[in-house]
Amino acid sequence: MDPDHPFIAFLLAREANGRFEQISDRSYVKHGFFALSSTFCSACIGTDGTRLGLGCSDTYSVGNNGDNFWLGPPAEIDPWLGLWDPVCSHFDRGEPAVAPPNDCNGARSLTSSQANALGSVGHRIRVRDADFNVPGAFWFQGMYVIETEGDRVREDNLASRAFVPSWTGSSWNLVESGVQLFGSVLQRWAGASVKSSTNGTDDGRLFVAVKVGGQDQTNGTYHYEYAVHNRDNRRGVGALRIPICASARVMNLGFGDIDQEAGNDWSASVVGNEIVFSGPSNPLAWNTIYNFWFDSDAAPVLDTVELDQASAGPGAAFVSVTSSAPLALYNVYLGPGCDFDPVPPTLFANGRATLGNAAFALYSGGNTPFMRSYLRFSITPGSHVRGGCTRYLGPGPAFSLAAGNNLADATGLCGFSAPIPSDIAYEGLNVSMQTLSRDPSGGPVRSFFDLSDGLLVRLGNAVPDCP
Ligand SMILES: [Ca+2]
Ligand SMILES: [Ca+2]
Ligand SMILES: [Ca+2]
Ligand SMILES: [Ca+2]
Repeated sequence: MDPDHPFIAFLLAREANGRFEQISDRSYVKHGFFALSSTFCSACIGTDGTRLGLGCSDTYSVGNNGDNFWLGPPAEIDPWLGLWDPVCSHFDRGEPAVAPPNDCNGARSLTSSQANALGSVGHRIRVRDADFNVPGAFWFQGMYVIETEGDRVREDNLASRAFVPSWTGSSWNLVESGVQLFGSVLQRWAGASVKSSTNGTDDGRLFVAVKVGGQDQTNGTYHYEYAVHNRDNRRGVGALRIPICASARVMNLGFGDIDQEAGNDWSASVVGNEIVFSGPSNPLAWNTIYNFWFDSDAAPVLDTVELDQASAGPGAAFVSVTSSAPLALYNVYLGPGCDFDPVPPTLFANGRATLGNAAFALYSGGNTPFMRSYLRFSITPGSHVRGGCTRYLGPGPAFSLAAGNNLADATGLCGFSAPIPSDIAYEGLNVSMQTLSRDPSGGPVRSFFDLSDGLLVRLGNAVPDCP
């Protein structure tokens, strides 16, 4: 078997409900075996099929690319160097494997009848019906892996196109539409920022797409959504590390791979000033997209995330890619409020308390609709517990904001205008805040009041992004 040929890998992706994910399983790889000398691009100087002639096109049918006589496992390919060793390969072994020594003699043992016995879907990419049965936008991507081609000229080796799946009653019809776009399919994610990097000249390119939602209007958090595409990185990715302010909150950490097994899902935790997603036994292999998400009260800042290489090999231990990370925490959660109901009222700010910010405001969600709340604050940090409830107000006088006495709306949201004076005396001031909100069904404070979460507002123009 001649190893000197291109390899073609496939992938289907979908954007739905704010997430851009791969919906196909890991693609087997089509081994190219003959270059046509067609003239779909231009006039063509034909060849005998062992190489692609100048100006020639080489397009062929879906059935050809899906013929499992030519489909081999992706793990046998070095996607960065475009190399494949035929000896002891899938084609050498056959399926089921032939007896030694013919399973490892460098001569093809996978016969046409063996390939046919794999059935019409054997080794083709698979998509669950349920993944088409979701309203969303769909794309397919194809990619060529070619030996000796450098990174700078690889962007046109992969391309994507949109399609619409429709169920005919007995099968799915995928109707393609729109223009072909070169490069990672992640570029199709509307509103996302896509950046990439290689492991120097030692290993292949990793794309990180990120989209951060607007501030949640009930608790002030931001939703962070990442999709990571391994184009041709041979060592794979075993961990994603995202920097975060150490005192930021992180909730609803989530991960998505391309199988239905929960047992191999990556773990997610906050370690110091990093969010660490880790799954060394289920690495992000080439031609695969994994998803990562969480909510945080820290706002997004342009920074770098680190992708740890899963297996040993030449090059650095990790690849850094520019992305967004929760690194702006000007209003710090101090702790939970107090309520007879399961969730106490929240407290958050609508931005940064810079000097002269007349639009600065505090909001409390989860209150009893149409009931009154009182915003209290203290310029002395500290807390104390009374009656089983924590007050996040330091010793000394607690003040009520001039505009801090308002009614919640029908959704339980209560707003407090808090314009920041343009006065240098406020620079660097830390103000703790908490609301007292009326609940006619009863509350832990003075029989009819709940306490909101505590919030520390860091005033000024010169305060660092993280406390
Ligand atoms: Ca053989
Ligand atoms: Ca190219
Ligand atoms: Ca899994
Ligand atoms: Ca209550």
